[in-house]
Amino acid sequence: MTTATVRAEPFAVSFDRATTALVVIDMQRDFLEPGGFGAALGNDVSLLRSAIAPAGAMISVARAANILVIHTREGHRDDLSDAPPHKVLRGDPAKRIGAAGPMGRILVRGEPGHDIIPELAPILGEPIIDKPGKGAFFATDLDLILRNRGIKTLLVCGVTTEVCVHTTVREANDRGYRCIVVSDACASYFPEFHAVALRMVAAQGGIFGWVASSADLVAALSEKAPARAIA
Ligand code: TIU
Repeated sequence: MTTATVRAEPFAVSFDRATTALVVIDMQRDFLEPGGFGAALGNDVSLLRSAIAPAGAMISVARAANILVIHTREGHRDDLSDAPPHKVLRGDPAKRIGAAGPMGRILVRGEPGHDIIPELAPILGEPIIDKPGKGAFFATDLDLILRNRGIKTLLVCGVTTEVCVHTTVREANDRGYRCIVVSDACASYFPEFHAVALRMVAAQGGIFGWVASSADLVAALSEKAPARAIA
């Protein structure tokens, strides 16, 4: 056991590094850069940039602590056959999912906009989960990957707090995973939704999980794990 303990809402939480994964949700150019899906929905994409440095710090500390890092991307097949019609047909036809934009076809796999932002690029060996929905468990093999690795606790960060992060945390919580949401490593186009979404996680005794800051998690994970006893 290489247990870490972190200050969190609604109360401090301990977790074993060996059975913990960091899940980085949808830190894609389509959400964080101008001309992508987030902008097409009418949002100010600069509001998400506050999450980049804290998410980067979480990725670095997780890699150093041998914690599995998993990245997710929201997007669709190029024929859009995995996209519900109501999702495609929303909004200005020139800016819909599948329409051509400055970063390629909006929210389509393989296009430049679908890529994870270069600051947080995955490295070899880190699973990337391509998901057609908001939740990372829906129509993906995330649960299978986590179970095969014996993962029990998820450190969750990314964008947006109240949409894909929240949906994923709700899915994970119902599947028996303990979720610790990294507050400043998440962001929303709506700062008030970000704040309330975090409160919703920790309310009612931690109805969906815990909320902790990246600084507290980095400190907890940087502590030297006790030397393994030699049997
Ligand atoms: N990744 C994610 O949160 N997808 C969204 O569509 N988010 C919005 O806030 N629109």
